Amino acid sequence: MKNKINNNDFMNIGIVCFPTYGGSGVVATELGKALAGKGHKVHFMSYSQPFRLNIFSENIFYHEVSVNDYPLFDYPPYESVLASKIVDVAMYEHLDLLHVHYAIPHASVAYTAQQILKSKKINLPYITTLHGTDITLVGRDPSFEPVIRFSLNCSNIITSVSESLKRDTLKTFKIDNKISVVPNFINIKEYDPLSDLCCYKKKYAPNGEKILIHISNFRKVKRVEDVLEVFNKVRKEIPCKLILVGDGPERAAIDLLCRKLQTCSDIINLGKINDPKEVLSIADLFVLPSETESFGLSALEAMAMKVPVISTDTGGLPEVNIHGKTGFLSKVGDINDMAVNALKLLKNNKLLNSFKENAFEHAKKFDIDNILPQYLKLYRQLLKK
Ligand code: GMT
Repeated sequence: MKNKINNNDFMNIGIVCFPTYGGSGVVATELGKALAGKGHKVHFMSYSQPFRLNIFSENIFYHEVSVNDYPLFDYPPYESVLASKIVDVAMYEHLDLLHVHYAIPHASVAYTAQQILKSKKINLPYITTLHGTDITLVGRDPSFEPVIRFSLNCSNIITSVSESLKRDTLKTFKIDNKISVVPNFINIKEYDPLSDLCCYKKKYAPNGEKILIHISNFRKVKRVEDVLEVFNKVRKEIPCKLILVGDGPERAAIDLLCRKLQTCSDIINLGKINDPKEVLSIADLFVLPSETESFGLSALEAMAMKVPVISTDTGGLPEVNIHGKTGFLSKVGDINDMAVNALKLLKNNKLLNSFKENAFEHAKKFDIDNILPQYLKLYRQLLKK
């Protein structure tokens, strides 16, 4: 078995995540980048390169997990290939620990890899970070229950991104393991509003209209139709524009709704954007009416760019968006209340500006400088196990 690491030693860290547009991949990538910046070697393993990852950075390595096509495989055995990749990287890159993001299927794959390595007398402790839908949506499917429960109980450390997700996990699964809450984060130093803000804003709001924005992966859980309904109510009272960023399964339905509500002329669809900071810096309000949201990283990114948030009061959102300070919270589906709250801010510049400052101040609490030490502390604990 491997030697223990001292507190100041650099670690060799394996990270497994989904590479696609989604909060868990963003968190895993930004965490890996921050760890690499501190001198640790970080090895990403995924089926394609995470979209915010720059593999040319020092200390960052990417190991692609590719599944061979074979006529027998109606369902390509991704989990087996991923487990083999983890074993390979752990052995040849001398990983000290593995951090898997999103429980399904990564926690059980980590367990399999750990057992294979154990048979080779190699110790690879793993930490599982729960992100949300792995527990609140997909994880609720009873067909996953035995595997999730087992692999979470076998995880050497479990973290969740909010207190709310921790409660949900403990309610849904019988977990004997402790869950540590480590919230999502942003790097506040990177959130500088654009210097040529006026010109950029004019492009989308030529007559000084207020700008509402929504960013998501357009899945049902995001209730993007509520964004349009709220916008429709707001635009009846004040001149405004809505910017939609992202793409996903609900895109077509949203296009139809915008035609039905006759709001298309005031809606700007930007599609997928790797880094939303620029567009956030011209927005006045961020709208996030999700059905469930374990944290709401997109809301935090908006707040870091001084954009107050109109959101639902579900899941971890109240931990991020403080009602009456950084924005407002409403019941899921209460589009009237969300519209009233939005108008309260958009009709009163003084109030809007104070919410903008509050949003920024609150976002600072989630700066990477405050969150990275929490992960590093857990990694050190992991290495003692
Ligand atoms: O819902 C998404 O946008 C994607 C999803 C994911 O796992 O990729 O996001 C979840 O994880 C994010 C990062 O921890 C959280 O900020 C999101 O709130 C969470 N989404 C939901 O719970 C619906």
